Amino acid sequence: MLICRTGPGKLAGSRLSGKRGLELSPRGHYGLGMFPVRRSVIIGLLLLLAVALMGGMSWFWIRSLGRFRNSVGMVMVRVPPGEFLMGSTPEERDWARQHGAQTEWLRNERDPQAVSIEQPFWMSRTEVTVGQYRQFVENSGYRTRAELGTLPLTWDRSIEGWVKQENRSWREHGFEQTDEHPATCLAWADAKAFCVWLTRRERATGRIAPNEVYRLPTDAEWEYTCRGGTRTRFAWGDDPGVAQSFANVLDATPLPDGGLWVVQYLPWEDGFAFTAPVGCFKPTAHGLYDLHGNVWEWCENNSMPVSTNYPPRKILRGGSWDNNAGNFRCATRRAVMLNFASDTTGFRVVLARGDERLSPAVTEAGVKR
Ligand SMILES: [Ca+2]
Ligand SMILES: [Ca+2]
Repeated sequence: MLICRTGPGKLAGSRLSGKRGLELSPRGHYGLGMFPVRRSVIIGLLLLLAVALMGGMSWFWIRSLGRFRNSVGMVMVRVPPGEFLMGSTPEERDWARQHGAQTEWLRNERDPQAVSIEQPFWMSRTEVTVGQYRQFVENSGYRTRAELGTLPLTWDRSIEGWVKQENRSWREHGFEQTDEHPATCLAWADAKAFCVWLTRRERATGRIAPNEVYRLPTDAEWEYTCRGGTRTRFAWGDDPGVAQSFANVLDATPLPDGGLWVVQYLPWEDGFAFTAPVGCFKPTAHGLYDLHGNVWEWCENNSMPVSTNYPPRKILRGGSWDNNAGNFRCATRRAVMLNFASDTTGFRVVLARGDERLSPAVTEAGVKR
């Protein structure tokens, strides 16, 4: 059984420490070891630091550390640019088919292609949580597609399957969810609406630059970050058994009523029959959590073609708590319709240079311009 952190970890802070500290010399200087420093210089530096911390510049200074916490409590991690091979080999797809992958989803995978990520970007360390999504809804009055009547697919124990049920949304999933769990039952537009709101909120307070935007990760950015320089099936290698340390997936953890899944599940107990609070498992490259498993994650665009795009489809990545090994690989691409939502789908955000683009889907969803 894992010992789960109940929320995102704390930023590694910087503070003055040490046994010696500042010492006043007989000549009116403060000494830092063997180097004397004039009192006026120390006071000047402290004043400058205070001004910077009170002003918008502080956020850019903090970001120079490679990570920062934004206004809704997300830790954003810098991902450097680079190149990688996107996609899977035919051999990997054969392996995936033998390990529970759905043929329909495998059709969306392409043979490896060199892809270049030209610009650095920031990615949220975890999936967006219920508590973070709640801040958005309470501030904006936004109503999700599920709340407007497009029912999400949610699991129904009575029939051992997923059905469209009323009164299910990010507020009520049908299983226990705290503010630290990932928000689910969200359509693509619901995820984009959160990004638009967060961009405007942080631009208004000077936390981000006018040419920066919160959005969903592109299909390519997601796989690039998940792989973290690897070419294996998973971020940790090729062995699906290691997933029990890195990912909340379909396993032998008993259901709340003591029963087990009727479908094939992986032979270990990760402690979570449904979603897990974000950040419970080990991080992968770049210090990011739950890219594999927990909830599927919406992507901004389709970087490669999908098997069918009529009606228009968007990509989900990473698999979820109800998936076997063939479906939570780095290369897994599930293409679904824009209105799709279920208790297995959520998202994480990216902060990058770019324009704010309000797509028709977002406008229809009720985001105020
Ligand atoms: Ca699990
Ligand atoms: Ca995930």
